[in-house]
Amino acid sequence: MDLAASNSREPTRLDDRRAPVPSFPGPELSIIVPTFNEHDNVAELLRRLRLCLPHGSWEVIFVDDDSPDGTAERVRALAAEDSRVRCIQRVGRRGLASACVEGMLSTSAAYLAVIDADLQHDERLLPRMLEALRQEEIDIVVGSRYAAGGDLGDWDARRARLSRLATRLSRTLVPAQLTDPMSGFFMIRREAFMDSQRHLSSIGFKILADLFASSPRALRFRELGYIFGTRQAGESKFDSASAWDYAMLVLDKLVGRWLPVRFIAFSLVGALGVVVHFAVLSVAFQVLRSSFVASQAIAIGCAMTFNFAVNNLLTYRDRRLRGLRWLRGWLTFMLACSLGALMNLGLAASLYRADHAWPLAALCGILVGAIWNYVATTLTTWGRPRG
Ligand SMILES: Nc1nc2c(ncn2[C@@H]2O[C@H](COP(=O)(O)OP(=O)(O)O)[C@@H](O)[C@H]2O)c(=O)[nH]1
Ligand SMILES: [Mg+2]
Repeated sequence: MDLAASNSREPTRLDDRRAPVPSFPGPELSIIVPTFNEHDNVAELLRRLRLCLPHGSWEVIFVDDDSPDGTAERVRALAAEDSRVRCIQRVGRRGLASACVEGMLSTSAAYLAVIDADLQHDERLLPRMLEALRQEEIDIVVGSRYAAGGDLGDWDARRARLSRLATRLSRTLVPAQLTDPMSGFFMIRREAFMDSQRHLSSIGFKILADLFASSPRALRFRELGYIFGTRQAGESKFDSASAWDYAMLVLDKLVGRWLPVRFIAFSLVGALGVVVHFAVLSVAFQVLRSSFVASQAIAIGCAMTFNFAVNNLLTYRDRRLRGLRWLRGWLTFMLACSLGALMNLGLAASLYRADHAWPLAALCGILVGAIWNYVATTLTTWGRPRG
């Protein structure tokens, strides 16, 4: 009876399976555009993409870090009229490289291009990049400002010098023949990206150097020269902290396997905090003639605040706290680090009592305190945003 009952239901399910599967294949090419405050550029970029890619199956994915100028809204308005346009809006996050990675992970396209929103990259290269990947046995085509036909455009001398310096620094990470490892304009084969993506550092501005350094096998590449254009609207987000990000990227590629690069940055800032501590202490104690205990307390407060502010600016740049959240962050940082100081003291005191040498006791205390401070503040002060 039971068998009969189940048999009687079977045909329906089979029928379901036989129903024709609708065929809406995904695009062949996905163009990833990281955006931050590019409200006035996105429509023009889309217009130019339509012009240079009149045929073929492509999509454009804008990855916006919740720009205050309403870029994401603008992109969604464009998407409402053209289903090839998509928007990923990341809230409480910053970072060009990580935005590109998330965009690339969100698509099934065989070829993935990355291009800036500000019209500085020559989008007319895209069809040639696509053709090269289709025809040749290469993994990636890079738009280069230094290859034949390329130029920096109207970059000022300082920026050009910085770029050349960064290029030289990156030689440890990328093949020597790559003329423009700092380029933000390229197209990569999906498999090559997928092979690298779990090893990427995704720090800062330089996703291309990261891709080359993270690939388990040497990427086969080709370069196409292009002239770097002038920004049309909005302004550059490249600032002096981008140099710090870049140093962190290089460091992460060199030692990140053994030690989290954020912890190294956190410890470097902590070491600077000691300098601040002694400076404040000397002024309060020797110049202003406060009592030692009061001077030491003021120095602790200043050093902790300094550490919090600098870590917020650099170490946790991608999760930077502002306004009221800065204050809340400062409070949790002070609390967490006070506990860290207690642990430091407790461990050092007990090691010292157990007849260990005082420098060793102090060092163990500092190490445990630093690890606690790092883990506790990563989870609380700079933890995931809560609305
Ligand atoms: N999603 C995202 N995009 C960013 C961020 N910083 C810059 N961008 C975008 O990355 C591209 C290059 O940035 P830009 O400021 O023009 O750098 P420059 O060309 O080196 O001066 C532009 O499309 C920016 O809008 C960021 O933190 N998040
Ligand atoms: Mg730009």
